[in-house]
Amino acid sequence: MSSVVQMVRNGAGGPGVLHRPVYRVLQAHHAQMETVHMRDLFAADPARFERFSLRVGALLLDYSKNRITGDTMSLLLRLAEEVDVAGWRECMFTGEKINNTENRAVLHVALRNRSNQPMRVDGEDVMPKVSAVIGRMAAFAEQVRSGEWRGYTGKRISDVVNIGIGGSDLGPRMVCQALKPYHHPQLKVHFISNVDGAHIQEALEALNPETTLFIVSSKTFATQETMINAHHAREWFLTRSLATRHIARHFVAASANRDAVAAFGIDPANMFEFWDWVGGRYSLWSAIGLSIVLAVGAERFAELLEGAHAMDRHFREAPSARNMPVILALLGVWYNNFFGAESHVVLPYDHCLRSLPAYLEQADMESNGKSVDRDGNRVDYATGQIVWGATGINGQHAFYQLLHQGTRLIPADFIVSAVPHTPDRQAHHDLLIANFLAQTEALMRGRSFEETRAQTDRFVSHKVFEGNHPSNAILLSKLTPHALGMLIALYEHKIFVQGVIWNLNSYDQWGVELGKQLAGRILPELHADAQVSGHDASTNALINYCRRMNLPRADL
Ligand code: G6Q
Repeated sequence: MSSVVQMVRNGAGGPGVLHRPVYRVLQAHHAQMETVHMRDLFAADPARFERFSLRVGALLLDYSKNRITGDTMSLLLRLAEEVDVAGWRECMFTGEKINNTENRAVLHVALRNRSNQPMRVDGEDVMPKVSAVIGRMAAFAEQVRSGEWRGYTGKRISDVVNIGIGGSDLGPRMVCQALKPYHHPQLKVHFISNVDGAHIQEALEALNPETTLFIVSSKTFATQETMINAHHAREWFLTRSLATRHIARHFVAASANRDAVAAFGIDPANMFEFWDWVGGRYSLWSAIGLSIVLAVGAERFAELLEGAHAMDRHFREAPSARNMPVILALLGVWYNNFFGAESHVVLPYDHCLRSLPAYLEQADMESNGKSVDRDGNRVDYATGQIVWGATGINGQHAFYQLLHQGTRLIPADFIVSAVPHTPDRQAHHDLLIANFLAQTEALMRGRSFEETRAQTDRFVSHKVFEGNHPSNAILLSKLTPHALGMLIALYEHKIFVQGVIWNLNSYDQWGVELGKQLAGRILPELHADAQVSGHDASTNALINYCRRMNLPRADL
């Protein structure tokens, strides 16, 4: 048994990045690299692109515009070896319970396992049940898409509404948006997540109960926001359809909680199951992806899974020096733990990927935004970065000023589809690509004082660009389901590797619990008869203010 397996079984981890022998060597190397400009690195090495780029299937990663040399990469790779990324990776793929605080395996890779190899949790091969649910989702989606599945008045379904939040919303929402060119022409997909009644009201206004199908997506089927929205939708539907028996044609569920689904009134035959070894933010590949299957069809969904599986295989099999997720993770650690970069910006140059930054915010920050290690000890090094972003072309006219001339170092990921889905709009695409290329060049090269002065003699220092801002370029040959699956899995595994380097449990999320508990306590207080006084002065005053505003009674 490997030492990592032993550690996992004992619920333990190893020392994090700061406590590895190679850390001091990396620190010394960083001191040398801090003043090196990427311009000079490019000037000295015409083969820099060949050395620092990698192609895996439909994805091309150019990481040459980073503040690295061959030595940097060798040392970072040594770090990956010292923390035993390979050992941890095997633990994940073989169903060891690496989510130690919840005593769970982390096996979203099984959901897209397209090989004939079994994948086991507690000795049970989970592949038969995974395949069975995928089969049921495909059959159901086919009925809806073909018009065979009818609403309570006999009309075909025209609108699908996913009600869910967090991991039960962001993944399917992002993928449905990204695969817009593949959507069924007669089926619109909507997402309701916010418990603010304005969200569901706005969505329902445009819907016809006779032709709307609701998917209540919730692993626990206990999330308050989702349950309130689901009950609202149910009430809206019943006041129009006037018979509970019609619910069966209009409400289905994606969940791990069969009893709660039945208690809500959804026929268990209309429940699509998944399991506790699928984390919420890693669940778009599971029944939570039902909206995706409905939108693009089972074949396209299978291509998405195949893309992710191709990346899983690459991650598991490629040597670290040619391993895309490992490389991206190490570069992130380089800036996070040596340059002190606090954030990482994600810049898709593709309208269909506009929700990718929001998706990655959750995937990354909920996974690695932790300050105690796997053993519960406080870490003495920086962990997860702040992930943020927006479509690049819009960002250029907004926040790029700070990227180019601000005081902070913000590494960037540019994500681009080389071939558009709209060949008739080549002029648009050319301009998009030209801008992406120009931005990565400008961030890297900058424009020196002398170069600037050669162009103007007014406000020269205001117009200087220091450059030396790192970026990765990730090019998809085209935004197909397969390429998208690869891209998402790439980031999932990047997050995994960083979690290993920082010795974190990337698969729990205790940090979201306290707010939920406090909200539960405050909820009844909003309508309390007497002044609320059990909190701090600020919270008391705010609760009492809201009580007054919502209960305009004379005595308050
Ligand atoms: C993700 C988190 C969280 C979760 C939501 C929804 O990893 O666990 O975002 O997905 O809180 O939970 P339910 O699916 O149980 O409603």
